Amino acid sequence: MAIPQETKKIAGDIQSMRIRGAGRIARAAVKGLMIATQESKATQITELLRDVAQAAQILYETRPTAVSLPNGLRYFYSRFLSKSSQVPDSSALKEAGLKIGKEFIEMSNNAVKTIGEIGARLIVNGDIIFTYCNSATAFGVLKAAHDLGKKFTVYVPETRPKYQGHITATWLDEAGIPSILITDNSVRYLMAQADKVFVGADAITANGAVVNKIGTSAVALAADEARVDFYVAAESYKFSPATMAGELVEIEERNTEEVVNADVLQKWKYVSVLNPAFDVTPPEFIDAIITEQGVIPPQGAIAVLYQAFGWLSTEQSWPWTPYLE
Ligand code: RUB
Repeated sequence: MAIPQETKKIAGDIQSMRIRGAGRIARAAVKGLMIATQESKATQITELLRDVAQAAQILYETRPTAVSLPNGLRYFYSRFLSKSSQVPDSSALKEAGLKIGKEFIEMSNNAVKTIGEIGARLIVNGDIIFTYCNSATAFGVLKAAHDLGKKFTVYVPETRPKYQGHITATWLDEAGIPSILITDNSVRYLMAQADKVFVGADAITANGAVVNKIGTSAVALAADEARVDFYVAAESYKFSPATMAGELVEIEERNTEEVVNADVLQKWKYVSVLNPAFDVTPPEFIDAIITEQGVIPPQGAIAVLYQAFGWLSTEQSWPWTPYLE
């Protein structure tokens, strides 16, 4: 089957980072599956399962680090698959698929809202807060605190090479929250003034380590040294089940042209460029992870994973893999 143009566009937009941020990536990917479900010409249930599996595979291959992406696809496809044996025909399965997709997107948006409400309690008047990169979930905490009338200032590092900090500064500005944009190199120098750090996450491992935008671990190190509280705001579908079986989260390496123009690089004889997009902050540097289920210490990550996936479903195969052909 041909994967619908619109689903392919979503995959392309995730890859090129027009759609970015772990939560938005997951919701967009599930939207891509809903479109593939709706547009499929399949008249048989098996054909429909194959069409949607093929869409899941191209979406899965877009970016490797944000575990919200495979978790979102898994949420959709595993439920879609169990429905397939309960419905009479492909059109009933299509209907069920659209419902499952809507349910995920709603659950995800609600989680961000709840995390905002819970996290806002940690902010007090006069706080100097650091954030990093551009996380809708961490921003949700700041916005909820602002909506409660709390007065605080946010330091926003630019976040090289893609400058997501500028997006965060714009969001804060639009919300009327005072912020100070700084270069990434100023983090340790300015951390001495801070009270709290709030960042998002692309993945949380079974031992409570947090994978987030490259540079997050340096912010955590500076916070630890300056005795500043370090909080991570993350929905529970960002917890990585594969890490329960000892797998490491893959760190995305992006194009060197995000760092330096190709013509400059070509002129250099002995210089090469590395552009890892994420890093790992160990649990020792994290005071708490704010999830929609409550505030947990990083050591509680395993409990969140157990509740969502059990002990046995840690294998790295995806529910759609057998249906690709
Ligand atoms: C974005 C990033 C964000 C997390 C969480 O990286 O590291 O902190 O994805 O975002 P990139 P959210 O710009 O490479 O996608 O809270 O919005 O899910």
